[in-house]
Amino acid sequence: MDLRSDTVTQPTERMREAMARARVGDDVYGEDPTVRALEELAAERMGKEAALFCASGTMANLVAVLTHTQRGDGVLCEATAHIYEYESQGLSALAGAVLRPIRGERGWISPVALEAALQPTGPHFPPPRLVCLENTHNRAGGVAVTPERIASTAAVAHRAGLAVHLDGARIFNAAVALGVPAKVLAEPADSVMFSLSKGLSAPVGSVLCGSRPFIERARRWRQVVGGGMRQAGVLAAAGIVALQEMVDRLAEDHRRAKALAGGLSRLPGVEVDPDQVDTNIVLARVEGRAHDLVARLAAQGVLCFALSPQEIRFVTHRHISDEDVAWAVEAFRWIRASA
Ligand code: TLP
Repeated sequence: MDLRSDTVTQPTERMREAMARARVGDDVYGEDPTVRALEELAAERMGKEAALFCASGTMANLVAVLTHTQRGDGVLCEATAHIYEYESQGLSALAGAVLRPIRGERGWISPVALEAALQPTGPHFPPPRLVCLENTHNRAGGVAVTPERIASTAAVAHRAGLAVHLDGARIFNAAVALGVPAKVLAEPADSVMFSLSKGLSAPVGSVLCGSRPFIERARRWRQVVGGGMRQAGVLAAAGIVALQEMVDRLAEDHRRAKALAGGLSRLPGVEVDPDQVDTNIVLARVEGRAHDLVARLAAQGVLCFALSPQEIRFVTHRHISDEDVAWAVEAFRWIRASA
């Protein structure tokens, strides 16, 4: 059982059928009808004017930053944001962005923290241009950040003349957990990207959404980074199925993540609070070396991920059943007992 990530999900039968049947064309010339249909649907779901199909979430974030900023501009983000910790600093290496991490509260940058980070100003500092938010917040443990919290931070950014980009790789997990449409979470952001290839089970792709002029400029930057994908409709077809059929079931993944956290919380030497599990990610603090535990769990057929020497991440998704959750807890119990 693979609890390393929801990125391991396989396309559904209906996705495979849609991929086989997809009408395609050269998307670099804007001639792929299936990519266009996905982009329209994505824009509508995010409440934005337009959208751009990208090869990955990392590419969509990079294209967003290239479009919003110029080399040397300041980009503020939460200190454990995916763009800061897990995108190989591509925003600095390729977009010339100067990333400024801000310590958050469960992945959220408070208005007070943002205001403080915007001082001082002047020629000695990179001009702040963009704030990047993340929802759900991956490293904080799949935290679903509320619309009020996002709006309060975005208001400070906008008042200071900064744009706001939302890394919504798992925005539908947040939307389902909070019981609001995804577009409500995206509303305060000038641009938002979400992934089709995580819990929604599509094989490939993320979509960047924003105003029509923003997406026109982003389209050129996507080309610059080699993201023009020609007959990409075969991939977009799966993305359409993902948006139409795979969102509501995310609630099952969330229920199982809570159950997993509940089971783990009763084991000695494991610290996890089921009440802090909002969506499909469970972070467990463990006694002993996380990497060793992960290796021993793998030997029992349970794959998971050591985030640090003391932390293990488990992610539930479509291929994880109630029985799998029970077995993962038992395997952990057995390993702890035999340590
Ligand atoms: N996250 C992956 C990998 O980093 C490990 C995961 O398994 O969680 N933003 C967020 C919040 C993400 O979680 C990810 C992927 C991305 C962006 C990047 O998306 P991809 O993998 O499509 O480039």
